[in-house]
This record gives sequence, C-alpha cells and structure tokens, in this order.
Amino acid sequence: MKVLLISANTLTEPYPVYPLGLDYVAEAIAGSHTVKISDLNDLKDFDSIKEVIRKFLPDIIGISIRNIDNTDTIDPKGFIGSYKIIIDLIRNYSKSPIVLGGSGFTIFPAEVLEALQADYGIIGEGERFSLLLNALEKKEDVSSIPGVITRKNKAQIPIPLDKSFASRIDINNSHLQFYLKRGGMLNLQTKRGCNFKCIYCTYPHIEGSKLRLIPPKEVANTALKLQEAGAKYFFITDSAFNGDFSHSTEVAQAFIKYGVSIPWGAFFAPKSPPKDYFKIMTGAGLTHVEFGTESMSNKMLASYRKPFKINNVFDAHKLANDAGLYVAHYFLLGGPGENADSLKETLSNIDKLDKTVLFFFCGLRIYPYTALYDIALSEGQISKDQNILEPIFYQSGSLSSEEIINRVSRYAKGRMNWIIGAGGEQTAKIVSRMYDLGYSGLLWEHLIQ
Ligand code: B12
Ligand code: SF4
Repeated sequence: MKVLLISANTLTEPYPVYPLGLDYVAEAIAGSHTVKISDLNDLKDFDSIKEVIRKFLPDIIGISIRNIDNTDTIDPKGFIGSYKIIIDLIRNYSKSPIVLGGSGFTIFPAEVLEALQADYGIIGEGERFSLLLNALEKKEDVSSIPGVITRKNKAQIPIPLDKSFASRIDINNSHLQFYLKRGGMLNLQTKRGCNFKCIYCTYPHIEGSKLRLIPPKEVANTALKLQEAGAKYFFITDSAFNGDFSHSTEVAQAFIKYGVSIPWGAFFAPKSPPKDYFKIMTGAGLTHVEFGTESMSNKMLASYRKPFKINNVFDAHKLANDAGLYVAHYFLLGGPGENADSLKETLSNIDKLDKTVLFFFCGLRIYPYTALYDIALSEGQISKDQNILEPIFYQSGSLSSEEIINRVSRYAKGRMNWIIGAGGEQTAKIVSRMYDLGYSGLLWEHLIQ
C-alpha cells in the first residue's frame, strides 16, 4: 500500500520540533509498504497538501497529532480547529482512509477521532500501524488489533510493545532540511516509559510505566546518523534521561566511544546523581540540562508525588553547574495543596538557585488517566462525562491561578531569566531570528543569570 504520513504540527513555540514519531512509524511499515513523510512545517501553506496527494496518490493517510493545546494558562492556544481544517482539505483531494496517532491523540483518542471525523486511530505506539495496514489490505476486522480505535469501536489502552523499536531518518526528505536550516536541531530517544507516578503527568500513559531501554550502542549509532545528516545539536526526548542512572551513563560512554561529537540536551529529574555523573555527561557532549523541578516546597513535591526533595534539587543543580552545564528549571505551580505559604517558600528557595533559567507554568492541566484527574473529580472540579479536550486547569482552593501569576510576575520583574509560560510568540520570534543568523540548539543559555 502507498502510505502518506503527515505531521500536522506547525507550532513554532518555543521552536519547531522535528516529528521524530513518524520516523518510527515509517521504519515499522516501510518493509511491506511504500511510505512518504510530509511535514506541514515544510509546506508553503496547508493547501499545498493537495500537490503532495496528487503526486503520491496514497491508499491510506496517517496523521500525527502531537499537540492538542499549549497547556499555557497565560497565553492559551488550542490546535484541534487547525487540524480539522487540514483534514477537511485532505478529504477534498482524497477518499483514502485517514488514521490518527501521536502523543496528543493518545491522551484523548475518542474525543480527537470524533472532533476530526477521522476513520481510524492508533492509541500509543505507531509501530502497530503495520497490523492495521495488513488487516485493511486483507479486508479483515480491525477491532481486535491492540490500540486501534474507530468512531464506532472504543479501544482498550494497549500494553506497550515488548519488541525493539527503531527509527529511520531519510536524508533526502526536504523536511529534514527545514529543521537543519532553522537551528539544526534533531531529536533522539534512548528509552520509552517512566516508572514514576507524578499526579499530573501523562507520560506513563503515553509511553508506559516500565522503562524500555534501547541498547547504548544502538542509541550512539542513531546519534551518529543525525550527526552525519547535518544536525548541529540533538535533544533527547526521554521523559527523564536520568530515569535510569546506569543506562544514561552507558549511553554517554557510547557517545564518546563511537565518536558522537555534536552537543545535546535532555530533561532530567533533579535527583542527587552518582559521583561524577554530570562530568561524564559533559564529556559526552551534554550542554543543556532541563530539570523538571516543579516546586521548591517539600509539601508540594510530596503532593505531586515527585521522586525527590528540595535538598536533591540543590544538590543536582550545583553538580550540574560545577560540571559546566547550562541549567534550566521548569516549575508547575498551583496543584493540590498550593497556598500562599508554599508559593512563598518555593519563590524564596528558587532565589537560592544561581546561574540558571526558570520557566514557570502557573496551572496544572487536568488530563485523563492521571491521579490529578481523580482528585479534580472527587473535588467536583470536573464531572465524570465531561469532555476535557478543551483545557481545564486544576484550581487550588487556597490560591487562584491569577494570584499565582501575579505573585510570580512581581517576583520576575526585571529578571531576564524568569520566564512565565513557554515564552510565547515573542520568544519564538527571537529564537527564529537567531537561527537565521546561524545560531543552533536551544538558545535559552543566553538568558542565564
Ligand atoms: C520531548 C518533548 C518536548 C520537547 C521537544 C524537544 C525536541 N527537540 O524534540 C520540548 C520541550 C521542546 C517540547 C515542547 C512542547 N511540548 Co512537548 N513533549 C515532549 C515529550 C516528552 C516527548 C515527545 C517525543 O518526541 N516523543 C518521542 C517520539 C518518538 O514519540 P511520538 O512522537 O509520541 O511518536 C510515537 C507515537 O505517538 C506514535 N505516533 C506519532 N505520530 C503518529 C502518527 C500516526 C499516523 C500513528 C499511527 C502513530 C503516531 O508512534 C510513535 C512511535 O511509537 C511529550 C510527552 C511524551 N512522553 O510523549 C511531550 C508532549 C508531546 N508535549 C506537549 C506539549 C503541550 C508541548 C508544548 C506545546 C509545551 C509548551 N507550551 O511549550 C511545546 C510544543 C513544541 C512544538 N513546537 O510543538 C504535550 C502534548 C499534549 C497536549 N497537551 O497538547 C505532550 C504530550 C506532554 C503532555 N503535556 O502531556 N516537548
Ligand atoms: S513528571 Fe517526569 S518523572 Fe514524573 S511521571 Fe512524568 S515523566 Fe515521570
């Protein structure tokens, strides 16, 4: 079959993100089918999809739905409306079935399928697309394929794949050049899953709650391919790169052994690391550490069920700085139990973090399959049948989101390294201009104070 895979994500905040998931889907199906990836970031406008369809004449069209909204209370943006425009355009030019997948889709499969009036969806890992294609080719019933959902058949959440997974990077695809010319950043996965249970987090639902590690040599080989393709930087997409200290150390050692020489960044949990951990990382090319710190009050860290306390944050922060790394912390304020005292404690402890950039998200989006969903339900903030595709943010009884935003804004005044939300369009424009001037990578290091 001829399969057209489309990345529908055109969000450029904080920067355009290479659609890595489609490389995994492509690798899983390319052995038996002809695959083409088309990225809306790389097309002149939405309507240009017509030319792509006319030339390729796909039998089936897969669309990656990464972002549902930007989860930003300060500057909220939803993307379902623009995805609907894209799907309506595709329907004008093709009668082929449309299959949805992706991380955003996996959080709200039934709601998104209905809103976009697509034919099929695959919850979770897109490698299962091959099973759907085989069934469609043989005109077999698709309802027993794990994770496959239709507008008539609801699906169970599938168990994560227990086989290895691989991506294929097509250096001839023009969308690769789009990202190489704008910042030169590509991305890489070293494992799937997260074995923690933070109350608000969707990642264990999307990727599974057991860590599935990719052999370090394989990760290094993939990194080398990105390097050979012209990447100037790569970002590791794992929920927390240090979720397994031994594996991440072995990955870093493999980068050194096999000659990965471009810089990279990753998300880390601010846990106290083993001796010399960050020094080994620096030696392997790590330049940027993004800590998912969320709060600097032990009461709130416990409420969020974070796997660390504030003394671990100070420890990890110092060791990363001492190793010469650029350090950023992400905060998520306003969860269950947040009040004036916990916010004051967080802000005054943050003041003790030197040489860093701080990103503040004021409000927790309520997602299905999370403990926060159950808390919000029990507190009557949402009801059982409520559609929460349109973002709903948890409200702490003691402190409103507005009050939190006001207090953080007052604190942030005059400090370039305190950023509320993802930075919005203004930041995206600055990043884009710097990319045009030849800068590469994350660029928030220019804000460090
Ligand atoms: C890494 C990451 C980032 C990094 C990206 C860095 C980089 N250079 O790549 C950064 C920090 C920049 C980032 C930013 C944002 N992110 Co983010 N990010 C992630 C994260 C952790 C991993 C995404 C990833 O690359 N996974 C690895 C790839 C291989 O997996 P995948 O794309 O999901 O693909 C698999 C399946 O989904 C499926 N699949 C994918 N496409 C398709 C298509 C078809 C047809 C099929 C069948 C299957 C399929 O198959 C693939 C292989 O199994 C996810 C959470 C998660 N665990 O998924 C959030 C996530 C995608 N991000 C999210 C959001 C909201 C954002 C931001 C809007 C936040 C903000 N306000 O800044 C921005 C948007 C950036 C942009 N321009 O789009 C949300 C999206 C859901 C939502 N609420 O809308 C997620 C799910 C986190 C969450 N809150 O739940 N993000
Ligand atoms: S917030 Fe981070 S550590 Fe916690 S469950 Fe999510 S991915 Fe895992």
